[in-house]
Amino acid sequence: MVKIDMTETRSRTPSNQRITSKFPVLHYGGVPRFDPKTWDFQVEGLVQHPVRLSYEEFLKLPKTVSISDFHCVTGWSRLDNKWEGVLFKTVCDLINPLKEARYVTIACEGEYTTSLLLADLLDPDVILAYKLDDKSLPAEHGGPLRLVVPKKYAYKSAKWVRKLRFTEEQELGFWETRGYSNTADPWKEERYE
Ligand SMILES: Nc1nc2c(c(=O)[nH]1)N[C@H]1C(S)=C(S)[C@@H](COP(=O)(O)O)O[C@H]1N2
Ligand SMILES: [Mo]
Repeated sequence: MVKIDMTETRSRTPSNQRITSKFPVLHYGGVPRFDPKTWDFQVEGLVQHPVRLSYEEFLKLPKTVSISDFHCVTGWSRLDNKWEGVLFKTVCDLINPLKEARYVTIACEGEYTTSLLLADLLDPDVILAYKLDDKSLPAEHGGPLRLVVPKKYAYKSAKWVRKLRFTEEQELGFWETRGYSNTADPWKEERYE
C-alpha cells in the first residue's frame, strides 16, 4: 500500500493551489510540430560563446534528473515530476555569460517568451528538460525541449524552447506584459502585477 503523507503534501502546496495527479495541458496557441533535422537550440546576446546546437548535439550535453513540483497560476499543482535534461547551469558554463548579463529571455516556437533573472536560473533545480517521468517529453507538454523553473508559477516554465537571449535589461514575457506577475513566486502568491 502506498502511504500518502498529508502533512508533507500540505507543506509543499502553496496557498490557494490544489493538487492534481493528472498533468493538465495549458498553453496559448497550437502545439508546434517537431522536425529533429531542422530544430536547433541557440544562445545569443551577452555571452562569451554564442552557440547553435542541433537536436543531436543537445542530447549529448551532460544530463541530470531533477524531481520537482509544478504550480500553475490558475490554481493547480502537480508534485514530484521527474524531469530529465540539461541543467540551465550546465548550458551557462558552456556559453559563459558576460558580467553585464543580468536577465535571460527564453524564446519559444511561435510567439511565446518569458524572462528571468539569470541568478534565479542558476538554481540547481532549473532544467531544460527533454524527458518527463522516464518518457520522452510529450509535444503537448513542451517536447522536444522545455524549461522547468519549479520555484516560479509555471508560465515561467516555457515549452518548446528554441533560444536563450542574455540581456542587461529585462525583456518582459508574453504573460508578464498581460498583467501576470514578473516575479511569479507561488510561495508569496505573486499572481498578478
Ligand atoms: N511556449 C509556451 N510555453 C508555456 C505556455 C505557453 O502558452 N506557451 N504556457 C505556460 C503555462 S501558463 C503553464 S501553466 C505551463 C503548462 O505546462 P503543461 O501544459 O505542461 O502543464 O506551460 C507554460 N509554458
Ligand atoms: Mo499557467
